Amino acid sequence: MKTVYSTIHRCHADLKELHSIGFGAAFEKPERAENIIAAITEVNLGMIVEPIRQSIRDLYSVHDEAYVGFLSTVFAEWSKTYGTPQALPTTWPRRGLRNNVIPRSLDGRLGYYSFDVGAPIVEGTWSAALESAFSALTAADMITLGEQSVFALCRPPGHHAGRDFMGGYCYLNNAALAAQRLREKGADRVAVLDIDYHHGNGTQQIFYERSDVFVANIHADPDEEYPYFLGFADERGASSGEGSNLNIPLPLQTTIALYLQALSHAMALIKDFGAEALVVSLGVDTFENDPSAYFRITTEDYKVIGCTISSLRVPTVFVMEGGYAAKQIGQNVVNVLMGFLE
Ligand code: SP5
Ligand code: ZN
Repeated sequence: MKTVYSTIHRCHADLKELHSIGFGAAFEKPERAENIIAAITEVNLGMIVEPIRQSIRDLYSVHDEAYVGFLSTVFAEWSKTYGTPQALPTTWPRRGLRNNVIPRSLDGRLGYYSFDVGAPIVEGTWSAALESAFSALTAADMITLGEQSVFALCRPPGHHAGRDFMGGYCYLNNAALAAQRLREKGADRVAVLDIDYHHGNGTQQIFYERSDVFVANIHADPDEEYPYFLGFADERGASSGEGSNLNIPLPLQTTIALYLQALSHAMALIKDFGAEALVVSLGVDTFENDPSAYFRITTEDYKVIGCTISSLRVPTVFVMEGGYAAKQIGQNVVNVLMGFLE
């Protein structure tokens, strides 16, 4: 299996995150991707190629043009205004406030284009997010050219980013871009399977009213876990997308037995849907020793998860999402991919 990867992700670094207990180093750091590349090289998974440059217009297939413009310029504006190394939003529209007015103010726009304080913007964020998106698009194109499976080692991740908002370490929705590209290049029906610990609220939003992209999410119950405000089982799609969204929230402390029941169910529905291509939002923050999460999937378990996903037998793009146990992230990812190939 080939991997698409750009070292530009390293410019998205020295990130500070607002944790519940205070401000500190972000979980989402460059070592994550470096360790995955090391593990892939170690097992000879396949060639590692650079993403092919795409046009900014290619992002507009799933993102709002003004949002993309904001992302590409916000750090320069922040730097001129405040001179500090990291931009963060502090105020958001919510019930009782207007959510259809884009403020002229920089801080107003930061709040308008985000849903939490979890997507810090530093000098290199835009170039890294763009290369990450290009990696997913390149991986989708490689499928179109005949590859059976490709791994897009995206960093920053993308599944929390919606049509016009960032959040949860995500800026551009890499998985949604890949799915849309597969649709445009001839797959009539595409499925997204999101196995990150957190619900992929951005991906769900982007495809919620569409019948040509089935979105399945297996994640920690939003009643207990981030992102809290989307990802419940009764969200099944709307208008012509009615029935093409599947959420399987699972309890904290979930282990592989229950997890595999959920995964098999999701795979069966994706098969019934008639998917001709699959995009897997691959998060390994379901890992038992993840520092920020509460599932109990083991390093060995990831092989079985990969193997279960391969049962669909359609061309598959893996898109990297979360996973914060930096020391074990490489082996966990390799096990999913090797389990898939075996
Ligand atoms: C892509 C991705 O996985 N984004 C996740 C963003 C989660 N941000 C909020 C995390 C809240 C973590 N709770 C900390 C518990 C510490 N033991
Ligand atoms: Zn996650």
